[in-house]
Amino acid sequence: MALTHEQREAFETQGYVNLGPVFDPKELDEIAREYDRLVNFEAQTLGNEQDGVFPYRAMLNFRSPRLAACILEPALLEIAAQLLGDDVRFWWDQGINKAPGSGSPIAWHQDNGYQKGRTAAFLTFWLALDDSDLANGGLQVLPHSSADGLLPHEWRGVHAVIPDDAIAVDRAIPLDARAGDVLLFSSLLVHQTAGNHTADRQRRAWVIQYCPGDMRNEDTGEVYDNRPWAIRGGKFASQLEAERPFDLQRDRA
Ligand SMILES: O=C(O)CCC(=O)C(=O)O
Repeated sequence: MALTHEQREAFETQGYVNLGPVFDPKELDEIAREYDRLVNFEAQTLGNEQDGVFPYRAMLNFRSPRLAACILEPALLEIAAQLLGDDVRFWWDQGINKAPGSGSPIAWHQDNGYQKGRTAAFLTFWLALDDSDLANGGLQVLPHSSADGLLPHEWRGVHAVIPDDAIAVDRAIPLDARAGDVLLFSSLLVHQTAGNHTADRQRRAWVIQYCPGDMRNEDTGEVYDNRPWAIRGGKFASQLEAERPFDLQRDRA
């Protein structure tokens, strides 16, 4: 599944594109079952009690061979190769379930804002497991913001946040998705997710990210060779393997 000319142009100019369904209904069902098993059990809790919290869990692939296999899904890798070239590593995955009443937002940020050292742009594939819109905690984006490079972030608890007065929030648009859609966006796209203020609509999303094979922490020079290869020398990997092990406590960013 390569990007069409129009999709690529949309990605390159706006910073995002809705790819539509990438996984078939049976795969989606399997993903959702594994996701529910992992994200609703022993997850970290994000958000604040007053607005309503939600579960977050990083690296679901560590605990699910089924999900690990999805990370090497050729449809995703074909697009990653198109945009990042012949050498691509898997960077990160995470599940966030904004269940009804999870009113806390995740404020404006670029995914690079969470990284130590100014790293290169990487790719986020945001798989909607439920219909997602502003009412149930969906994404809002600032179109074209990926062209401006990395903006200053400040830490608010565990979140890297761009202060509202540093960006044109009045230009934000909702990025709705149907269950099964994959939203592709640049790690430099400024985005946030709203709180889920509905009574009965879940908003589960599984995020899968890929980075250039030679991505390094620009402060320390460290190459992220603890991230497994997804594509090496143009060849798609058949399993997730890196030069050194990844430690979820030590290597979070
Ligand atoms: O899914 C969410 O609610 C937040 C996603 C997000 O902001 C991200 O993946 O960077």
